[in-house]
Amino acid sequence: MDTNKPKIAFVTGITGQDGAYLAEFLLRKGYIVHGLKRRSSLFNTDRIDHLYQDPHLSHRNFILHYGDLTDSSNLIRIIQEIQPDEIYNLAAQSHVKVSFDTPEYTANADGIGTLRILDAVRLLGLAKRTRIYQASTSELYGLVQAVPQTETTPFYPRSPYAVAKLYGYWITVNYREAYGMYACNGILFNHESPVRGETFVTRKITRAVAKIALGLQDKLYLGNLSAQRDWGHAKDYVEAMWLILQQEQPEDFVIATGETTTVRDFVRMAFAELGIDVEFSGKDTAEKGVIIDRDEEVLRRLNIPAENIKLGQTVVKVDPQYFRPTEVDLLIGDPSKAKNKLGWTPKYTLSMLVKDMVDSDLQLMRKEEYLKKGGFTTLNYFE
Ligand code: NDP
Ligand code: GDR
Repeated sequence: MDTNKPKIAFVTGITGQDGAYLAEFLLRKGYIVHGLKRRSSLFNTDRIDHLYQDPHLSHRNFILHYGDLTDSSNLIRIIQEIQPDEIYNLAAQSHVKVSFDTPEYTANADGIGTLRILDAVRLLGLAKRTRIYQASTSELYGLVQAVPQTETTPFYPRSPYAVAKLYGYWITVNYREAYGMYACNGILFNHESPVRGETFVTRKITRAVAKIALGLQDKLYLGNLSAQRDWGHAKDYVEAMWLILQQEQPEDFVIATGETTTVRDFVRMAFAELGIDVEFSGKDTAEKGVIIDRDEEVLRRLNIPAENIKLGQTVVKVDPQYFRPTEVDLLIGDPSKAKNKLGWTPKYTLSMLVKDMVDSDLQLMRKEEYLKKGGFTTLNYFE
């Protein structure tokens, strides 16, 4: 193999949170990056627009292809054309709650979609050339069997999403064992960032906290405040994906921070970042979060009007519509294997993550505030 030739990567899910960070990471490493994007009636490339290259350029290292994980012939054609050294299969219907509403589609995209990628590589005779990363998940552990969760903890999936991902996990292991493919699962625990999808709980919280501080929203409605998650930063986690594909032997790895936090504490930390002290009281659906103090110094420094932060104001309420039919109560991962074999440790702490997300959303919401003040926010296409 010509070692000077740039490596070629194919990233499915490139328009998502992880796809965007991974594309940046691989480009920095000198890869030629091909990505799979879905056709949509609105632009869905916000997270990667800064990487876009004019298709008329003679040399490009960032190329997008239309496609879908539910379409085998399209995947076979693209993989044949690209002949990738590495495939990162990140595409998925990734929302756990939504998977209860769209179980069949989730199974098709997240479960059979993984098979389609593996089988395309096998059918094209690339089994010995192309390395495959499968985006597996801590949701596989589901109903708590033991903590902290390791590569050998039994799985007990608790949603159509997790059941679909369980198929993806095992078909990856099976293709590795049956056909000698370099195919690995990264069992990644929750990872977040300023570009996390807006309906996942951390981003929902940081957006709402910024909006409440700027007087653009009164309250935040959430579901289960007691759920505990092991939250890391997506920037750290995409590095782990790459490391998993650079080893001598293909293996599966847990990627996590080893610490767990409740949704309730994440809310407190996010408000505290803006100098707002929130206390929770009440039980079950009557639980609420109320502002009990504010740090005028921090508010001044961040240019947040103190009159927006009213002591005694209820800013968090529980809405049962966000409960799941079956919940995953506690996730805490043991990343020892990744530390020992990959030399991977996360650089971001939870406080750094919360700060990164709140800072970014405050900046974003300032734009919204500016547009609102200017009277530009209501667009009615049918007027
Ligand atoms: P996102 O939801 O941000 O991104 C999902 C990506 O998949 C998007 O690019 C989306 O396209 C694409 N996609 C969805 N359905 C299809 C389909 N049928 N065909 C082709 N593309 C599709 O997820 P994340 O970036 O957070 O996660 C990446 C992967 O890692 C997912 O597989 C997720 O399940 C898994 N995972 C995520 C964790 C996390 O905490 N973030 C933890 C563990 C695993 P579009 O933009 O058009 O919607
Ligand atoms: P999760 O992430 O289900 O762990 O899946 P999410 O942020 O959606 O939920 C985390 C926990 O918060 C509770 N919760 C709420 N969740 C949402 N979305 N909205 C709410 O209002 C709310 N209130 C409380 C949830 O019940 C849950 O316990 C994510 C996804 O990225 C998956 O693709 C990935 O596989 C796993 O992380 C690891």
